Amino acid sequence: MKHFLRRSTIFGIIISLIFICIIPTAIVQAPVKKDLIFTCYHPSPPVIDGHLGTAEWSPAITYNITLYNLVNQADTIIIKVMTLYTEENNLIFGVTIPDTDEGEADDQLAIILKTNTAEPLVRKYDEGWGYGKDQDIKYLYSHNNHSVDGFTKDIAALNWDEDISIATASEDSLGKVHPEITYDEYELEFPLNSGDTDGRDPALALNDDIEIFFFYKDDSAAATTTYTQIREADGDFDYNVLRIACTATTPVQIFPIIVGIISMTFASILYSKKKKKRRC
Ligand SMILES: [Ca+2]
Ligand SMILES: [Ca+2]
Ligand SMILES: [Ca+2]
Ligand SMILES: [Ca+2]
Repeated sequence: MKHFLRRSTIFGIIISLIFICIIPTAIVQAPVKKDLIFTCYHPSPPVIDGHLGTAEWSPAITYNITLYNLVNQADTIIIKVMTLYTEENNLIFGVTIPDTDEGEADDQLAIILKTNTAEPLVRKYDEGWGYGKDQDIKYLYSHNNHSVDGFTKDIAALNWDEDISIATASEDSLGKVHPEITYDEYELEFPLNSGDTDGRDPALALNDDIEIFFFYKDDSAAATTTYTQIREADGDFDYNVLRIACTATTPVQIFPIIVGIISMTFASILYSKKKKKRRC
């Protein structure tokens, strides 16, 4: 019996060690979902001028998102991302990116939304990395303070084209960039649903989720560096999920309001009954 126990214990330890070795590898070598990004409603939408004013962005939650240098994964930057939606059914992004040049360089921010659910948002590194096919992409350029609405293409690397290259599609973005000394601010607006029936733009409504991926090209006199959520070292990528809702518990918050109204109604009925009795 003792001998059997010893053997089964050793077997158990070996199995545990195999799992300890395999599981972390399996977790790393897959797309990793980072923060769920909540999008709050703002009745007074921000002015799209590149300045992320405190008041105009007051309802928004700030998320830190790590981007990796495509050719040197030890080199990372953290961008700060906020989102809002408006009465006009527009989605607005406010993004702050660390940067030390004066804004004359050709820095570029791209936001990619998974509009084609049949294709991956990003292809794995060992499958010929790049974007998946026909995902929405919005570009913001610092050199001309201008945005472009596009879609990704199913060819190698991070290729895309403008929506207006397709006769039935349209340009649906409005974006501006504001450079500061140690950082730049990007403000980008586009419709929650542009009506593009071929899926080259999102078709979002309240409480909808959509996968999102960030790209940034830092241009300077010294070098051009591409930062994305691709983790080349792990053969995979990170992504976020954008939700058109301000909190995860928005529907539940109605319950205490209903309980409060019922309690106040009962209290006022009891009070008026007591009053009547006193008069009698
Ligand atoms: Ca603004
Ligand atoms: Ca598009
Ligand atoms: Ca479009
Ligand atoms: Ca730069």
